[in-house]
Amino acid sequence: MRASRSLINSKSRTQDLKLSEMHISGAEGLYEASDIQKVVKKYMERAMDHPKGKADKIVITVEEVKQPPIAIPALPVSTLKCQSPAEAKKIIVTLLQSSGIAGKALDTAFTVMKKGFMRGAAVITAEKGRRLDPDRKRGVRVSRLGIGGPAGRMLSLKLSRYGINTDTVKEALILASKVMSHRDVMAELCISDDPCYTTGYIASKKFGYVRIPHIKTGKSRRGGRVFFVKENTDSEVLISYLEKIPVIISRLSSFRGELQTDEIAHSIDK
Ligand code: PML
Repeated sequence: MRASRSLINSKSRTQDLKLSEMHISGAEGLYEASDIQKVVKKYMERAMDHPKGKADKIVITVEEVKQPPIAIPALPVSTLKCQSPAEAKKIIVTLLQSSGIAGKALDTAFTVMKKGFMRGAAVITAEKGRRLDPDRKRGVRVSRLGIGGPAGRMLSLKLSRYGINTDTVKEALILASKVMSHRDVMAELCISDDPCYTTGYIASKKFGYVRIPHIKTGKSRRGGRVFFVKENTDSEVLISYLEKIPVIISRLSSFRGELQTDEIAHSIDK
């Protein structure tokens, strides 16, 4: 599902369609055919009642997936103690550097995040900070991903214990787990472009899915996703995996609750 609102008014002269609409809400998943009506209803409700505003276009696509999905585990989940965007930036730099991401790559990532307004994710090499996604305005849209029934029910239960059982957290964890399951992806940084949602995350093979509260101030629409990949990544192979290959979460990993940054680094090094 994609919900958007046109930014063109009678005075506007923009020719660029990608700049002419604002993304309001998006969601997708892999479902049994018998669940489709229920899911479409849920997606419609979400599209029509979103804190980012009223959509004037909602597109829902239902497509049969012919290839059996690859089963993967979800990443381990933790939440860091963080009080401000400045503290969040320090945490991001510490954890990403410790996951093998060089300063140049971080600079490219922060520039991408500052610009915002990209629908998909940027793909950046971890050493030299080169952009590999061919269409810079579109980025890469991770697709064909979901969670199996038993794992989904267990995930809701586990997240409820920490008071974070929301579609936003579940969908972000599923996405990050698919992204991180590719051998060439080293880490991800995500900041929501929803002005009301100020918790972001980094994901890495080393630390798992690490939630960072207060990653930005409320009111800011700046945000985005960046995937950090090995320098010699074949971008076509990677992008085809992320966009086309069906992947489903079949089991969960650990849930570590709220941690200090040094606790998470320490718990991994032990
Ligand atoms: C998004 O998809 O807009 C970003 C969601 C980030 C979720 C972070 C979390 O709360 O775990």
